[in-house]
Amino acid sequence: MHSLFDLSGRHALLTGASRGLGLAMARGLASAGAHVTINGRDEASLAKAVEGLRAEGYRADGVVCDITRAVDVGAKLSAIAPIDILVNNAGIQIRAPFVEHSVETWQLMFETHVMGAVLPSRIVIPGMISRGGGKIINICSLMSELGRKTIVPYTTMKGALKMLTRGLATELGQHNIQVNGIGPGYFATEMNSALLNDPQFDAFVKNRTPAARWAQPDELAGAAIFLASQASNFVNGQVLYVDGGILASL
Ligand code: GCO
Repeated sequence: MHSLFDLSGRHALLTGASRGLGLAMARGLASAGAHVTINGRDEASLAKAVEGLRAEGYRADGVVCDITRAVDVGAKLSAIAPIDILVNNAGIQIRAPFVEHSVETWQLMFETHVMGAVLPSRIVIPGMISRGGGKIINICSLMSELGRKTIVPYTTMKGALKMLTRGLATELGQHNIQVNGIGPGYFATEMNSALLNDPQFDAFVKNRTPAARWAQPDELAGAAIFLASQASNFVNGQVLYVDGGILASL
């Protein structure tokens, strides 16, 4: 591992990382030398994910907490400090026409995507400041830039995450804390299983994506390693889109 990308001696916390993109990024950061702590709400699936990472020879542990509950987050994340790298990944997707989304859905999406990034950040940032630096990576989305029918709540929250990234970058840069985002394109994950199994949507993604395919979760690891490492020490407030070229094309 080139020293610029070496994460040895760093402790990374990834939220919503029992599966999918979060777990793939955790594996990537661990492969670069980081001690990874993955968060999830379900103890059994989290334990299985930790076991898998350890079986691959990585230093990994888990913290069970609902990142939408401030008291839970405060208690659990304070206990695992210090955190050098925070990946705010937790997210959910609910698809329906705007007029059918309930107020409760809007509240759940806000609590999960936005407060689910704000609460962990509030806990880890003071320590990063006192130690002279750190890395925060917010998992945004293509939908931080574009809309798509049936996912207006998700799109709204992913747009908010892009601006949270820019706001925190502006405020924390003076403390040598770099805050950036990663914007995945269409990845073959459990959250997208309904889309993957829809022949029409599958064809849409392959036609709309210059790479002409879905991405695999492990293809997000490189961007996470870059933004978690000293290779990105002068990169701040950016969203790195890992989208096979969708945003570059019409
Ligand atoms: C959808 C998908 C997308 C992607 C991803 C793109 O319903 O269109 O869930 O939101 O998963 O977020 O960046």
